[in-house]
Amino acid sequence: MKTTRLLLLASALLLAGCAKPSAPAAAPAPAATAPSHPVRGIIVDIMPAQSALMVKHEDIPGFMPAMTMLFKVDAPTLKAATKDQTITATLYQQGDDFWLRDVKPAATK
Ligand SMILES: [Cu+2]
Repeated sequence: MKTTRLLLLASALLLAGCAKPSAPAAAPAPAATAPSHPVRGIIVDIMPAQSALMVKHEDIPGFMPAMTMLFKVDAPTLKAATKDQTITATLYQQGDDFWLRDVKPAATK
């Protein structure tokens, strides 16, 4: 339990700047068991070449401070994405990448 907490803390610190070391892609973790976090933010850019969205996300308590960063998404999500759209989604990590699933338009605050 204590080790898990330390690992989470270490990950959070590593994530703070969204510095992503280039490493070979790890085998995808089963999404169902990967830790996930609800996230809310604004799509600031759509990046088809990376199959990713640049999202300015709000603070994710205990995981990540508010920041603008790249999230991988699947093809249908990428296609449906609209720039400047406020969204809610579920964040999860797969290897070195952060992914969003269940991306839904949200009302602006
Ligand atoms: Cu972030």
